[in-house]
Amino acid sequence: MIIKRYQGASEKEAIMKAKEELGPEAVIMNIKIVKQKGIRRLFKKGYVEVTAAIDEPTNTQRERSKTKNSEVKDSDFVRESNPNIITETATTVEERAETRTSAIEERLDNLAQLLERQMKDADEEQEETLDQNSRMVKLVFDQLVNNEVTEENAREIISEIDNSGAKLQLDDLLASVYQKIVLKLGQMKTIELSEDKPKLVFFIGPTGVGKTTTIAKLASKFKLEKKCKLAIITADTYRIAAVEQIRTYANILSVPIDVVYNTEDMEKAIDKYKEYDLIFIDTAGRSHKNEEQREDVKRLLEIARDYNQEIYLVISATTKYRDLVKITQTYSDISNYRLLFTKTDETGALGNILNIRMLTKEPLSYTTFGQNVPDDIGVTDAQFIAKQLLGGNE
Ligand SMILES: Nc1nc2c(ncn2[C@@H]2O[C@H](COP(=O)(O)OP(=O)(O)OP(=O)(O)O)[C@@H](O)[C@H]2O)c(=O)[nH]1
Ligand SMILES: [Mg+2]
Repeated sequence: MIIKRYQGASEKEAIMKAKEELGPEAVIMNIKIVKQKGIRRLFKKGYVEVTAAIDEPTNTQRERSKTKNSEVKDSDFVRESNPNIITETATTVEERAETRTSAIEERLDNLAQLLERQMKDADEEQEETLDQNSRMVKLVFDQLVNNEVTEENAREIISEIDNSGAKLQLDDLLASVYQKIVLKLGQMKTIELSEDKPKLVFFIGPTGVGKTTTIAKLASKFKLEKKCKLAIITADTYRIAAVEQIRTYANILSVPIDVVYNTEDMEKAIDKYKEYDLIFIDTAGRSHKNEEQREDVKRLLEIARDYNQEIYLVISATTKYRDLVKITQTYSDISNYRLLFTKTDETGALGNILNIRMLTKEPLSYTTFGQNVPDDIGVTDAQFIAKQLLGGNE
């Protein structure tokens, strides 16, 4: 007995091959549709395998079989007189083929599994990277918001960071955000001495933010350190105490001071100090809610329009963002002012400095950080603020 397997694209083709080799008497014992497994299914179609048997091969069949099938050896036919041996041999061939096929299949399956696992790992890694990136970005976002940067501004800063897939390192992310903040805070603009004398320097802003104290601090620096010729004019005549306060500072510094009550006085005072380097002008604190007081400030600035001038909008770092927005809206028709933040010592969160700078686009200038005259003032330090907003100065 000879048992052999034949493969064909279809059942018909496989049977034809069997009959052609074993003769028309060959018995089809089994038909198997073989589907490719694992990764092989991507490259190879399935096939039909028929197992055919013949009881007594003729010489021709034997010859045909010899030339066509190297799997079936001469010895298979030599022992044909013993059907048990033949059956056993045929079974061995079948088993061997089976073993080889399944070994290959196994290997390919393993490879497929390996590839699938790698692809999955890659996916997971990408997800993990994204996850890690967004977790880190969220961390930085929260840090900014905790320091009172508005969510909108925090989002704007972070959206400008290139987060296109690559794994972010926290240090790199922090460095990028830090740089963005420093850029957004911009170049500080401070009092510049000019050949075109006198330079008028106005300090305007809400009540009690520290305008007068700031003038005293700056007057001290410019008079004592830079040896400038400096005078002070106060237009704050609403309160006796206010006049006395500035007069006391002026006396200590040996700086002339004029108190003005109207526009005419103002013009006269400016004229009196026309040879001076600097004239600091203190104004009464204006409530941003009081229309009349706002008009006073505008009139004052109008008189000085023909002079070389700088305007500092003094605001406290402790004021709520919403109120700061209203305050800056009040002064929106004054162009080219500078932002001067006071009382940074009274708050742990400097977000509003960035917020108001981003809102008004006006430059920052000085920052005050205590009541001590003249020490507690400095040029606004963008690096320090950026570090603080990222939790670096805690
Ligand atoms: N902690 C702290 N207090 C400050 C700072 N600057 C000013 N002050 C205090 O704030 C209070 C008001 O300061 P002023 O200089 O009188 O404020 P102002 O803006 O001139 O006030 P008005 O003239 O009433 O509008 C005073 O007690 C100052 O000592 C600062 O940077 N930090
Ligand atoms: Mg004052």
